[in-house]
Amino acid sequence: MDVLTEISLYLQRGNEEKVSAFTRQAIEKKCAPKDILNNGLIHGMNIIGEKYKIHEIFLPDVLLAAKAMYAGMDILKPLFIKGKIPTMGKVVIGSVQGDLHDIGKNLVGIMLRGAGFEIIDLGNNVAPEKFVETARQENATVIGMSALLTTTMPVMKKVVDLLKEKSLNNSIRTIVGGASVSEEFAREIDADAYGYDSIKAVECIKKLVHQR
Ligand code: B1M
Repeated sequence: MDVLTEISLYLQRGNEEKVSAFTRQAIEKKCAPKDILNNGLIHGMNIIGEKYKIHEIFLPDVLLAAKAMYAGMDILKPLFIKGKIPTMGKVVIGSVQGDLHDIGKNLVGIMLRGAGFEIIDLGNNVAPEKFVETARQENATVIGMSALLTTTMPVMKKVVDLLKEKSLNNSIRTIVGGASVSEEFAREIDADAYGYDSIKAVECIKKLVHQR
């Protein structure tokens, strides 16, 4: 079995140790970090999501898989951010209020750091006021919001509206992403960009920074 398949399978079984061991092995075998992430870790997590949806597995299984995902991400992280000095600008990121999913948001943070951005990570369950106040105080260029639940997506609109209300929407731009979010939704709420994945998020944020 190939090493990326092993990573995906052990992640689905929530086996942190094996995920760590095979992630290290994949690096030694010179697999590209991006491939280990997409075809190993994220691949496994997507299958977990599908199985959870059809009630084949339950919440504790998802939690274990998430811990295994983090074990792999911890090993990959230094490879994505190696040697970069933050010069591209400041980005405030967080998962919106009510949302505790933070794996995708953390991945976006890792990729942005790797691209030379300074990141202020507010964590998860972040209130709209907190996003806006932090971005204003820190003179950040962009607010990046993540939502995985359909019920938490409306919080993204609150942040966009709050920026408009405070006339900050020209100096602080917004990008939204997460499994429940779409390009169409981003347009609907008047966000400045939509990031399908963490790579796309970096591309979009680079453009937003240049537009300012
Ligand atoms: Co939850 N969960 N979960 N969960 N969980 C989902 C999202 C769900 C789709 C599962 C399902 O039913 N198939 C479903 C949501 C349904 C819906 O709203 N339509 C769901 C549910 C229902 C729930 C609970 C309500 C379950 C319950 O309690 N009954 C509960 C809610 C808790 C809360 O937030 N208040 C819950 C809890 C959990 C755990 C805590 C167990 C765990 C989270 C652990 C953690 O994050 N620390 C968890 C997990 C792991 C998932 C799934 C299985 C995987 C999510 C994940 O990490 N994917 C998920 C199923 C799925 O998404 N298919 C599911 C890997 C990650 C890399 O992908 O986050 O999408 P993702 O990030 C991607 C892109 O979306 C993008 O970049 C990343 C890729 O590079 N991206 C951005 C993300 N943020 C971005 C921001 C950007 C740009 C791009 O710009 C700023």
